Amino acid sequence: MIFDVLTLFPESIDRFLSESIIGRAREKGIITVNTINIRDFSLDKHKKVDDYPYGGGAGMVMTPQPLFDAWEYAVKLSPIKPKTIYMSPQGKVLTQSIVRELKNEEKLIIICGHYEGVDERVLEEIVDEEISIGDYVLTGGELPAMVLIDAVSRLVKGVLSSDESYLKESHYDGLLEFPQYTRPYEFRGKKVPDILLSGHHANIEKWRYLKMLERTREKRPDLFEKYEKENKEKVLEAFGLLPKKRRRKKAGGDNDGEKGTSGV
Ligand code: 4GX
Repeated sequence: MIFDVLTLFPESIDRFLSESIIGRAREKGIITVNTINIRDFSLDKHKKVDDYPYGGGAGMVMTPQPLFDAWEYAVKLSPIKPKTIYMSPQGKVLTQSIVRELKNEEKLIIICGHYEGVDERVLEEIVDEEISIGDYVLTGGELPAMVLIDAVSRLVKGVLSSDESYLKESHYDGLLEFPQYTRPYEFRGKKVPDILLSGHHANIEKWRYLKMLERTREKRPDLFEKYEKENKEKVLEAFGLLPKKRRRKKAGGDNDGEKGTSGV
């Protein structure tokens, strides 16, 4: 997967994406991140890349010429027409489902804006999609571009080691993670839950699923509501609120009552 980043600060992007997991993936050639300095394409004698806004007002706007030329350069490098993304608080807010879709692209061109943004004609003519990393305003699009590259890259085959969790796209999707513990068994008087030492994998799995549900309901009720709607039966069962596996009726009484935790 190839990312071409159009930026006024190529060193920031490069430095960050040379570290750790993404750095390793770049060295291995699994992902490629090219930084393209927008300023290099300015035809202005002082290499200016911004100007005052028509109509007046505070701040500066990035001029279209260097951006168009830098973009054309990036497009020409590639055999297929890549998707062009502008990082902006006006975009769709990035979610894991958007990240998954972007992973299917062979190449992305990502434009990082500064000041009050870019001339509108850039958005109209070369940008396919505007993406926001959240409803707050930063000083530039570099951090958002790095967030996007990091999130997409970890889904690319070979970036994470084989036992890491990108394969786990299953019924756990849309829930927060279960609690994790490592050694020591006891730390400052607090012990690791014994079930995790039981060696009983089915029970551990059940316990983890329950914890995922509980903590999602507690910390992210918005996510929980959505998940519950789509997985009613499984949620009820996990909370011990369903009769154990619908068996044929025996005597008469209901056969739930097992390990009820809390109500849903
Ligand atoms: N998620 N920024 C873009 C320049 C700008 C200003 C106004 C358009 C309109 C951001 C975010 C973000 C800072 C990137 C302002 N562009 N990008 N930049 N939140 O805050 O993606």
